[in-house]
Amino acid sequence: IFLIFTAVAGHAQNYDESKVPSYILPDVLKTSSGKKVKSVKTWEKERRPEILKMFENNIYGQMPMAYDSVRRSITTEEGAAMGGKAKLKQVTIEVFKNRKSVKIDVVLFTPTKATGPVPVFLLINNRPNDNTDPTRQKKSEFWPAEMVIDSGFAIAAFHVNDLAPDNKDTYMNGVLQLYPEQLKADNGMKAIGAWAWGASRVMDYFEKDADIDAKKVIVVGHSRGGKASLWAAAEDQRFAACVTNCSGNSGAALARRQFGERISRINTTFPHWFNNNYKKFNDKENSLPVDQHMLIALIAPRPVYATNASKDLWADPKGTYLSLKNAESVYNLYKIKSQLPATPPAINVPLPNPPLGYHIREGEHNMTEFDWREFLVFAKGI
Ligand code: GTR
Repeated sequence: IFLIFTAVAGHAQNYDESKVPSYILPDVLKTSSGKKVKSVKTWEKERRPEILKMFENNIYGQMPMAYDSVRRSITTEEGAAMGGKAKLKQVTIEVFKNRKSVKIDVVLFTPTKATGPVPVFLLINNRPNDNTDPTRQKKSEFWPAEMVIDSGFAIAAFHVNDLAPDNKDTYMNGVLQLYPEQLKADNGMKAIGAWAWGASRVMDYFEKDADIDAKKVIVVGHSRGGKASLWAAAEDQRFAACVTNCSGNSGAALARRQFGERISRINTTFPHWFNNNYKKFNDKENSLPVDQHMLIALIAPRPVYATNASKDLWADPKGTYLSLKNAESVYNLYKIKSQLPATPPAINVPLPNPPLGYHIREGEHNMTEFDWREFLVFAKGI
């Protein structure tokens, strides 16, 4: 009975700020050989690649980008969707490698009033597919396409299940069929990596679509999708900016605070999200060579917007804010000044200014119209 009790207690989440242990974050601006990083050049040539490798090896896995060929078919094209204000394209991207393939279905609305290529929000959708209904019979504030179109932006989405089913027994039936060596490696790609890989394949497509300004693609994700949107932007520097909504543990929140969800818990409930090596850090946050502020730093100097919700302590709102704050030193190297104050803003007081945006919305773990309204303000500043 004692053993059972300690096992459960070891996984109990802490919601009490006074019980957050003291911790020391790894220094984002010091190389593993102890050299202080003082220039963009040293950052880009030495420290950034080293940090990226540490995230690949210890958390998200490798990101194989090579494939044999791709076939893109536009399955639907409608010039007057949404009562005329948008153009709809549905695109199937089929990627081939070693005689295996994976298909990604993309829905894309662009504003008809656009006179040239427009910036686009790309959602990595982890919620039910009908949230991004191309017919617009179902409308969802998770992906408020009309509102985005009205602001002059394009909006697109694909579903995570096309890349890796979100299930520990079947996640390998997707991208990982193309890269079977990944399944055998302890630092191999898993589901979150596969979802981020999908965002990059949609990016390849955007580079070929004349309606889209491929230099202004904002990758967006909520929660597990927000972990993937960060990883996509870290791995693929073509993304202009990243929105990570309520992404919490192994997303935008610092692991060392051990507040809300912890690594041991996420690895137990979702063993298919992160690589095998990550399991070594169960209940050992302080042994990780990285923390999540360094994931934000990998995206610098490109803008990042992180959000939380007041009733979503599981995702550690304060730890998310601290991640952004602790990434500021890398933006400073680029002489890009963060607008974030020293302490987090009050509930419902958004800070949508690039390069680092943040808000905590009143309410539950979700992505809502409130959140999107601020993403639009942020995007206009990019
Ligand atoms: C939870 C998980 C979180 C977050 C969330 C979601 O169960 O613990 O890390 O990813 O699911 O995706 O909504």
